[in-house]
Amino acid sequence: MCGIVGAVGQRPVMEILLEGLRRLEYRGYDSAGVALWNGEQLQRLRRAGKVQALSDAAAEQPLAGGLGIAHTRWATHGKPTEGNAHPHMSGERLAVVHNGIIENFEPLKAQLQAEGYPFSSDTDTEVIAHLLARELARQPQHDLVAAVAAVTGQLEGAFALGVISADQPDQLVAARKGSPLVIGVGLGGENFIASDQLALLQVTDRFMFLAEGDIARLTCDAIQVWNAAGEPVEHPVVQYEHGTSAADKGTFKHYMLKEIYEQPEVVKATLAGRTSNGRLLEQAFGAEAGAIFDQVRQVQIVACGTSYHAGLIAKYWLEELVGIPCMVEVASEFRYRKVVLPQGTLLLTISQSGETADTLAALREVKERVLASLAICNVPGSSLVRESDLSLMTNAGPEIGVASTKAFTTQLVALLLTTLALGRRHGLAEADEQRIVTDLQQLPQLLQQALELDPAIRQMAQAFAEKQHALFLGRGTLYPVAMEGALKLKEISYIHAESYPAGELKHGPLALVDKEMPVVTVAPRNDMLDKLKANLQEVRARGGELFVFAGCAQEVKPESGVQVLEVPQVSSELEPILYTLPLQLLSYHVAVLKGTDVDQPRNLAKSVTVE
Ligand code: HGA
Repeated sequence: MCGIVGAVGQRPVMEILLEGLRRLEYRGYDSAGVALWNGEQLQRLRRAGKVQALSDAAAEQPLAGGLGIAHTRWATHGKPTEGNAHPHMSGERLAVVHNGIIENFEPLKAQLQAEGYPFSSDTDTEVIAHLLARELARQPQHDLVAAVAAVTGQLEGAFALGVISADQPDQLVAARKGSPLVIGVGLGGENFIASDQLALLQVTDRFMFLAEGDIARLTCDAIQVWNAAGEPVEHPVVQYEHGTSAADKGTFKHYMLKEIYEQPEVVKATLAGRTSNGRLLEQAFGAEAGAIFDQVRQVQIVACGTSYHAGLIAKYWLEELVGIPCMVEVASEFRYRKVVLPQGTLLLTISQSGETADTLAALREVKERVLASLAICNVPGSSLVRESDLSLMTNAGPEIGVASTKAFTTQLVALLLTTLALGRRHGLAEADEQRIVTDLQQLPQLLQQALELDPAIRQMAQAFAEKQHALFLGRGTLYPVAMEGALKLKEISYIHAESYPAGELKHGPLALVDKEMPVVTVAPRNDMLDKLKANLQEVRARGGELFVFAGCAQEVKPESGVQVLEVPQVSSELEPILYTLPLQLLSYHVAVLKGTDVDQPRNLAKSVTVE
C-alpha cells in the first residue's frame, strides 16, 4: 500500500527521496509526490501515475533542500489524481504524507470546513494537515511533536505519518499507529523514515522500528522517540539482514520471474539452522515454544490472500500428521465476528510483510483469549512478529513482485516445520519426522528441476492468452494449490479464473466447461489420482481443453485436447510446495503474452496495510 519516505540531512535529499519512492513503488503506484524545504519555502511537486512521471517532472522543475517527505499512493479515499496525491498541505507552511485510513475524517472535515479551512482534495489525509495547522496556531511554543501528539489523539483508524513544517525546518516528525514506519539511522548528518527498509538501503543499513503509538523527531544529528503515553523511549538500532542485491531485478525481465527462480535458494534459507541430523530443531521457535506446543489442543489459522492459501494447506498437514483440529479463516472475516476459541488454541497468523492490516487486527482482537500466538512472517521486526508470542521467519528475502511467489512456498516450508514441531509433542512418530525432514532437504533440488519446465510452460501459456476464463482443479492439499494458481492468473493476467476441488465439478462448474474454458489440473501420483482422472474425463467429454501437471505422465495420457507436463516425483507432503511453481510460471507467461504490468498489476499493491 502507500509508501512513505522522508529525509532530514546536511546534503540535498531530493534524489534520496525519489530513489526511495522507486523502491517503494511495489506498494502503490497510482500517483506520487514530494514536498521539500528549500531554505525559504516548502515546495511541492505531485503527479498522477507512476514515480517515473514524478521524476520526469522533477527533472524539468528541480527541487533542492535538505528536508523533505515523499509518497507513492494507493488510493483509498478519492481518485488517483494529482490533486489527491500526497503530500497534503495546510496553507504554505505545513506538509503531511500518510499511509492508512482516517475513519473519522468526515466529522473532522465538517468541523474544519466550518472553521474556514479550505479543502482541495477528496482524501481523508487532508484533515491531518489542517488539524496540525490548527494545533500549531493554538500553541505558543509552536512545537511540531506536541502538535502531532495532540492531533493523533483525535484520529481514529490507522496511520503512519511524515510531517514537515516551514516553522521548524530543522526537523522531520513521524508517527505510527496501525501502519508500518521505520526510522533509517543515517551514517552521519542525516536521518530518514520509510514504510519499509528497502526504500532506504541506498543510504543506510541501520534501522529503528517504531512501536504502536510512537512519535519521533528526527534532526540531522538526533532521533528522539516518545511512546503513546508521551514518555521518551529508546528503541534498539538493528542491522538490515538481507544483502542489498536481494532488492534488485538482476538480469530478469520482471521481479516476479526472478522471485520464482529464487525459490530453490530461499527454501534452503527457510530450512537453514532449523534441522539437524534429520530432526527438527524446536529452538527455531524460541526457548519457550516446547512448553506452549505441549498445551496446544487446536490451531486457528488467520491470514489473507496467498497466505490464506498457505494456511489451507497447513490444515491438511496439521490434521493428518499431528491429529489436532485446525480451522482456517480469512482475517477480514475473522476479526469482525464473534469467534469461539476453545481452550488450548494456538493462533497462527501468516503474512509476508507482517503488516497486513486485517491479520494484525485479528491478532490484536483475540490475543488475550488464546493459549499463544505464532506468526509465520518474512519481515523480522514487523508488527506481527513483535506482537506475537512466537514467530518463525520464512527468510525469503525481499519480495517485490505484487503477486506473491517465493513468499508462499517459503511459508509452506515454515508451516510444515511448524507441523513437525507440534507433531513431535502430539505423537508423530520420529521416523515420520525424519522422513519429512529428509524430503525437505531434497526440496531445493526438486524445485530447481521443476524450473526446467519453464520453456514448455511458456509454450502452454499461448492457449490462455486469448481466453476470458480458466478453471483450476485439485484434490487434497492440491486444492488450495489450485486456488493459488487461479489467484495468480487473476492477479497478473486479469483472466477470470476459478478453482474447485475436482470432486465438486459435477455439482455446478461443469456447466461452464466448453472449448473456451481451459481447465488446469494439478495431478500428482497420489492415492487420489484415479478419482481425479475420472473428473478429467468429465471435462473431456464436454469438449473442455485440459492442461495437466502430473506426477507421472504415463498415468495421464496426452491426447487431442489434453496437454500433460510431468512434474518431478516428490513425497505427498511436499506436493503442494512443488506443484505451485509450474502454476506460477504459467500465470507469469500468460501475463507477459497479454502485455500486462506483471510486477505492478492494476488496482493491486503489495503489503496490504489498509483494511
Ligand atoms: N487514505 C489515504 C492513504 C491511502 C493508503 O494508505 N493506501 O495504502 C489516501 O487515500 O490517500
